[in-house]
Amino acid sequence: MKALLFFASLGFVAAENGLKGWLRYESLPCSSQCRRNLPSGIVALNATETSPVYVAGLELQEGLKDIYGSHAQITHSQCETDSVVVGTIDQYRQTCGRMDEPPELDEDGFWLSTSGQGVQILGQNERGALYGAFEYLSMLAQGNFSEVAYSTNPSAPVRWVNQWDNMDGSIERGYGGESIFFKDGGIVNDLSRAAQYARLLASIRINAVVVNNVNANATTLTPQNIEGLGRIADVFRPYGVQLGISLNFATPQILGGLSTYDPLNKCVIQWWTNVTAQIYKRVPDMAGYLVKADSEGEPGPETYNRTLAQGANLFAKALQPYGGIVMFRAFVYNQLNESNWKADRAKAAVDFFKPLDGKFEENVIVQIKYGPIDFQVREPTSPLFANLFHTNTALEVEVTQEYLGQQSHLLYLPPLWKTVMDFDLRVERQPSVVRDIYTGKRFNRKLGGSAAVVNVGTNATWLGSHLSMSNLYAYGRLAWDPTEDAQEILEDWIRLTFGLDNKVLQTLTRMSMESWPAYENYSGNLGIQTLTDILYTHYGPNPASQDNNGWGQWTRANHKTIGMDRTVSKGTGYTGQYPAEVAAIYENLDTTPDNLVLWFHHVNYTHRLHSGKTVIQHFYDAHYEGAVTAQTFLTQWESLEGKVDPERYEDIRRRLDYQTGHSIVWRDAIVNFYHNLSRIPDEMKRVGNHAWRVEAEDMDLTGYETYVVSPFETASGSMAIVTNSNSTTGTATTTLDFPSGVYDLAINYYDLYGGVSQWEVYLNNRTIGHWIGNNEHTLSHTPSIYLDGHSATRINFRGVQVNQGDVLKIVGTPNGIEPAPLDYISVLPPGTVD
Ligand SMILES: *[C@@H]1O[C@H](CO)[C@@H](O)[C@H](O)[C@H]1NC(C)=O
Ligand SMILES: *[C@@H]1O[C@H](CO)[C@@H](O)[C@H](O)[C@H]1NC(C)=O
Ligand SMILES: *[C@@H]1O[C@H](CO)[C@@H](O)[C@H](O)[C@H]1NC(C)=O
Ligand SMILES: *[C@@H]1O[C@H](CO)[C@@H](O)[C@H](O)[C@H]1NC(C)=O
Ligand SMILES: *[C@@H]1O[C@H](CO)[C@@H](O)[C@H](O)[C@H]1NC(C)=O
Ligand SMILES: *[C@@H]1O[C@H](CO)[C@@H](O)[C@H](O)[C@H]1NC(C)=O
Ligand SMILES: *[C@@H]1O[C@H](CO)[C@@H](O)[C@H](O)[C@H]1NC(C)=O
Ligand SMILES: *[C@@H]1O[C@H](CO)[C@@H](O)[C@H](O)[C@H]1NC(C)=O
Ligand SMILES: *[C@@H]1O[C@H](CO)[C@@H](O)[C@H](O)[C@H]1NC(C)=O
Ligand SMILES: *[C@@H]1O[C@H](CO)[C@@H](O)[C@H](O)[C@H]1NC(C)=O
Ligand SMILES: *[C@@H]1O[C@H](CO)[C@@H](O)[C@H](O)[C@H]1NC(C)=O
Ligand SMILES: CC(=O)N[C@H]1CO[C@H](CO)[C@@H](O)[C@@H]1O
Repeated sequence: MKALLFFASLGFVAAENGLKGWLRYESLPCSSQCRRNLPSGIVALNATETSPVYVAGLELQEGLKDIYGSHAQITHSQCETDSVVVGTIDQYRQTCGRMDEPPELDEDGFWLSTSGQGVQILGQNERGALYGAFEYLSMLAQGNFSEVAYSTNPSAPVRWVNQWDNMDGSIERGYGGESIFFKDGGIVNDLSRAAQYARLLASIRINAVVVNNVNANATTLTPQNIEGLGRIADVFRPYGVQLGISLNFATPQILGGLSTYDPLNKCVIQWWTNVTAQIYKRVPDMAGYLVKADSEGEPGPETYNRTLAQGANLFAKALQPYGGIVMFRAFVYNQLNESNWKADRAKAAVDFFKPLDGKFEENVIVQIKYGPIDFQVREPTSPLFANLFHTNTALEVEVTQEYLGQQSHLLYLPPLWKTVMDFDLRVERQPSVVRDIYTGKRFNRKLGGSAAVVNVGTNATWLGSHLSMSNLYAYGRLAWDPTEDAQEILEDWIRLTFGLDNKVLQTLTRMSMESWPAYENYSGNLGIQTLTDILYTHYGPNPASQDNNGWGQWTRANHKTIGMDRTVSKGTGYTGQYPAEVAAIYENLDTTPDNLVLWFHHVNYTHRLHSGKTVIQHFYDAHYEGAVTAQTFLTQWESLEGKVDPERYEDIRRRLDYQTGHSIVWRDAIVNFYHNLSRIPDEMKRVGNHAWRVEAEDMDLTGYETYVVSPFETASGSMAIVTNSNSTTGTATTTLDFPSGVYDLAINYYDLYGGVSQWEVYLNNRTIGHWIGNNEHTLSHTPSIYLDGHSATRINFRGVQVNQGDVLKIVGTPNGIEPAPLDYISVLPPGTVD
């Protein structure tokens, strides 16, 4: 049996590579309280090996063994009083007799009681029972033997994740390796990682995975691939996880050979009806379809002048006989012309969907990104949540850090998500908190919930970085109960992932909770969006990329003013999409919160915020403070040496060290860009003044030449140096004129995709250090083939004795297309950040 094989193999997996995630079950000492409370046996009330209740029995057995070394036998048919009993309420009644007060449970809910003689874990269905088993194990793994007796139910039936996996095995916006599902146009043979993924997801109560990219390939639905999808569903099923499929709207034409994909055409309807029947024949519990239509070049009903509702309903009707649902993405917008002051992409979703309210079938859910643009570092709540009263909705978030450091920066996302989940839209002047809207409560919708774009891959860490897993864990917890506290969830994750040491808990909590504010500080402030390069990799800084194109992520920054005027009175009219009370707050500059002022208003750089600072001075201050905070992530982590296993300690340390440098790349790029544009000096005189820097282009160069970097703000002094050819080394030399002492030496260089250069740094011909440009193999963001804000990197050599007059020399050896580029060196008195 697959599940068994998986458990057996876990014990042999190389120490701490992250594969177990938060199901690490580190061994703990068993106190007398523990010995008193540990169950002596396990009763799993279903003997069928593929059932979630059977799997729950195995999980309990393995967990008890791993954590407390106890060996509990599993039985299936007899209720023992000292045992942990796991099953559905119905199974319990059949095998163990009546219950005095059967708990009230919704679908997927469970009852957990440790207060009697044994432990009772009872689900409304088998999936709920498995959730309860994981919950009990989570308590044990945290050394928690409190007596509890409670039932818990999900906030909403839809608790899905989306994977943007392509059929060729690549993953769009994925930073953790290749697909665990697809390869070479088909489904991989070895689905053991898919089963492990389902296990992780079950433990956080996720009930479906849409396995393929929303930019879907029509070949997903060939008979051979339907069979492969069936194999994925088979390995998901024991964990109570259902399969979902993204569709390409034009499949009947591309794959079916029809001349049309018009959603009202009889042959098209028949085609979808048939293919849906084929899928359910193989996957009787298929969850449903996810559709991105008429968006970013994807085909859709508009081609035939049909509405988005007509498009969605085509699939809804095909799915109805089987109980499947359609997740229809609200991410629909057109290219716009920035010379039109009224044009506004943020308005698109309401413009497209509001007129269709009530026209969707009951099994359609409109899946809405948290903000109206695209997963930016800060956005106001999507107003679409306040405009659909007769339509099911779901919240879409990203666990994958597409615009937010791409798993190469630490960023704990729930505090950002919470700004939307907890936002009160005041529809009709009544409390209308967003979490009550998408879970169906506010407008009495039966269906609703949330979806997260996760994009795990083959990397042992799943997401590409150990610390990013807190986001996946927290997503599941918030999908179940969006009222939970972001920090409390984080603390559970830390204990489960790194053990019970209090210093580890305190430190990692502090770092994580500061990570989003810090990232916002050193990327885009005051609601101007992230300011990353939206035309290329969405990773490093490039504020100019927001404007002068049709994508509508404009800042409208010029030499005097900045921000989008989205007011009704003078701007795009976007504020009018909110209910009156909220609209009034945003319409007025005086009542708009500072952190969204540039989202809603076009103001002078000298405009004074509520904080008392000007916009431009806030930009400067926030960037300097954010970068300083990022430096502390490294030092905080380093204080945990010896308290975390060496494998994960070093991997995380290396990434945080990288982040210290890239936060300075961000800081300098943004402040230089706006300093250059506004010509307003920094009151603190930091911008443009770097007392401890030596520019590479100012050094004595042999075999190196100067190179003008674009965008200019991603190089110190807008210039770098590259080797004259890609086969001969270059040497850059300078005589250092700093007072003798101990310094931290920082060297900024560019690490390009397509080569692994080498650099050697000497002081008076004595080697100080050596490094190679292999970030594309060791970090987890999309690499760049250019010298820019994505490839700009810093390496640190700490505690170097430097004497006045010493000669510093760097020898760069190019490789492939990477010409050993260098930007500058910083000779920093310890504690100085620059
Ligand atoms: C046990 O699990 C199997 C497979 O999921 C299911 O078909 C069966 O109905 C379950 N048995 C009981 C008694 O619930
Ligand atoms: C133990 O777990 C219960 C149930 O989740 C929780 O209410 C309680 O706060 C936990 N106790 C400790 C000490 O963590
Ligand atoms: C769809 O998949 C097929 C088969 O793998 C591949 O040949 C084709 O290039 C893909 N199409 C797109 C648009 O990616
Ligand atoms: C239904 O789909 C299957 C598999 O894609 C195909 O073999 C069959 O010919 C189709 N039947 C009809 C009536 O279109
Ligand atoms: C859709 O409508 C537009 C104008 O209303 C018309 O020009 C176009 O021909 C129509 N297209 C189709 C495919 O019917
Ligand atoms: C945008 O509109 C302006 C003014 O109407 C026009 O000159 C320009 O060509 C348009 N740009 C594009 C890309 O359509
Ligand atoms: C995981 O990815 C990192 C880079 O992101 C790489 O160094 C490591 O080798 C990968 N590990 C596995 C097992 O794929
Ligand atoms: C900017 O300041 C000038 C001069 O004080 C003022 O006339 C103008 O209205 C301001 N512009 C905006 C967009 O607030
Ligand atoms: C972010 O910047 C603001 C404004 O300068 C500052 O008050 C705050 O402490 C900074 N927070 C972090 C985490 O860097
Ligand atoms: C470094 O070595 C070169 C060649 O051996 C020599 O010419 C030069 O003087 C040395 N420089 C220093 C600072 O020792
Ligand atoms: C040097 O660069 C050129 C142009 O980018 C490339 O064609 C060539 O393969 C490179 N040489 C090596 C040894 O990588
Ligand atoms: C590097 C640099 O100075 N870039 C720009 C700064 O702004 C002026 C216009 O104000 C541009 O001409 C420069 O190219």
